[in-house]
Amino acid sequence: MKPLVVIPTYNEVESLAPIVARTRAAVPEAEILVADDDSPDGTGELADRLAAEDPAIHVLHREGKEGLGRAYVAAFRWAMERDFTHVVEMDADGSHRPEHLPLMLERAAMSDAPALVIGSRYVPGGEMVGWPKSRELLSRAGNLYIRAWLGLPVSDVTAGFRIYRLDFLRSMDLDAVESKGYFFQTDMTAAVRDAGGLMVEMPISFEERAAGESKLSGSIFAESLLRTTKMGLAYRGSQIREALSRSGPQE
Ligand SMILES: Nc1nc2c(ncn2[C@@H]2O[C@H](COP(=O)(O)OP(=O)(O)OP(=O)(O)O)[C@@H](O)[C@H]2O)c(=O)[nH]1
Ligand SMILES: [Mg+2]
Repeated sequence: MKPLVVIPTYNEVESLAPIVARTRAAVPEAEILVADDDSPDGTGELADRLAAEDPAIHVLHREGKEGLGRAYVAAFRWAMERDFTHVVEMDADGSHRPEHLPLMLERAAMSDAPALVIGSRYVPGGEMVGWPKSRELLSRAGNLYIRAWLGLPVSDVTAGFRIYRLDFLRSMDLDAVESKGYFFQTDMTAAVRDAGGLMVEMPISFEERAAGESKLSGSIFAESLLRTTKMGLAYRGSQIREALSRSGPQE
């Protein structure tokens, strides 16, 4: 197993060094790729300095803020050009504890070879630390809405703490995953399900960001709602068409 931990960043200058140090300590066998969208606060330059001190740290500089989904797809392609076996998605802000990674990676390496291991807030044993109840409720409601529309067999569809098996990603058409922003996680979950990949969830303790500012906005939320409904209508429509064509000859 040769994992690459991808940390996407936009203005994370306060968070980056601590999260990188914790990741190196928790999973010394893993390499790290910081995917920075030309953060105005100097996160990219900081990443360069960290990379200069440690050959296991790499930086992917992107030209501007294109959204989380685009940064991840570029990072997946970067990994595919090298000999990694798994890619980890992990936020820079400390919400995803790198200390969970040894167990998650162990699960990813098991012989049933999951396409996707999700660090989940909503399976038994999972928890959210420091989140206002209102935001937790919103997140839970969003997850329920998405799962109901898309029929996805996971509890935490929008989770951003994930491990993908790289060979499985290679077999997928990543160009077809359109979403740029946070909906990317839902999009990818549906794409893995559609491609027949095994998805497993492991409980995590999710923590409120320690420093810096959230990039979550009303428009991102609205995009998510709209896309879920559109995708859900298409998904349910195709199910109905399938059922009709099955029952067709008997008419
Ligand atoms: N490269 C890149 N990274 C991004 C972009 N938007 C967000 N990120 C990173 O994606 C991760 C998740 O973003 P957050 O702002 O923490 O989003 P969140 O976890 O939903 O919200 P908070 O934790 O409340 O801030 C962080 O590491 C961000 O720096 C982007 O457009 N490009
Ligand atoms: Mg966060």
